[in-house]
Amino acid sequence: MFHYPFNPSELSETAKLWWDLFGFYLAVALILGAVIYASLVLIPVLYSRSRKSVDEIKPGVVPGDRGKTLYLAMIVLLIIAAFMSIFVESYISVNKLASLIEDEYGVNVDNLEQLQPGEVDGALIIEVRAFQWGWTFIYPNGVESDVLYLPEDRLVIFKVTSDDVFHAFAIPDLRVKIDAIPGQVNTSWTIPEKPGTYRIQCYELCGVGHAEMITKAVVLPQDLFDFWYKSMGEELKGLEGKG
Ligand SMILES: [Cu+2]
Repeated sequence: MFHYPFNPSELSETAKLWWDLFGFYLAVALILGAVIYASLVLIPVLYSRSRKSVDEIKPGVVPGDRGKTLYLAMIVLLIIAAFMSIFVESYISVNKLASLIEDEYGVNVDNLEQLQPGEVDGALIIEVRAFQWGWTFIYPNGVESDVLYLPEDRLVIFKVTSDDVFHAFAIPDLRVKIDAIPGQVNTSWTIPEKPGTYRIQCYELCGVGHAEMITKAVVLPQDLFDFWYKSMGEELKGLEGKG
C-alpha cells in the first residue's frame, strides 16, 4: 500500500484513498517520464556513434548490436510493468478499504444497491434527489433538508437520483461524485473524517441554473449530529401529529 506523503486532505476515507492512488500514479508517471525523455536523448546519441552509412541500413532488419535491442526491450517491459503496477495497486488499495468497511459495518461497498434507506449496522443511508436546480436530502427518519448534515467518522451511503434531467452529485473535498439520473438510483459512499463545511455542486450541465446548483455538506461531531437528527425527527413527528 502506497501512502502519498504530500496528501493535503485527510477529510474523508475516500479522499485519503484518492490521494494515495494519485500519489502512486504520479510516482509511476515521473519514473516512466524520466526513462522516456532520457531515451529520447540517449537513443540518437547511441545510434549516431555507430556511424553507419544509409546504404548499410536495411528496412525490417534489426541491427546486429544486441545491447541496443536489449535496451529497447527493457523500456517496453518497464512500460508494461508500470501499467500493471497501477492496476495492482488500485485493486489492492480499494479492496483493503472495502474489507475494513465490511469488518466495521458489515456492508459490502461493491453491493450497496440492495440496501434500503434506513440505518444498517451504524451506517447512515441518505436519499439524494437532484432537481432543476437544487438538492433534497432525505434521512431515514423522514427528515428532508436542502443542506447535507453528516456525522463524523461514520459510513454514509448516498442513494442518488434525479427528479427531471441528468445531474451529478459531488462533494469534491470528500472525493464523492456520482451521476444523478432520473428513473435510476446510483449509489456512492464516504466516511467523513473532519467536522467542517464542504461545497456540494452539480457536475453535469443541466440547464441555465446549473452553475447555481450549489449547497453545502456540514460534517458534525457524532453527538451534535445525533442531536440534530433526533430533534429534527421529533419536530417532524410533532408536525405530522398536528396535521
Ligand atoms: Cu444539475
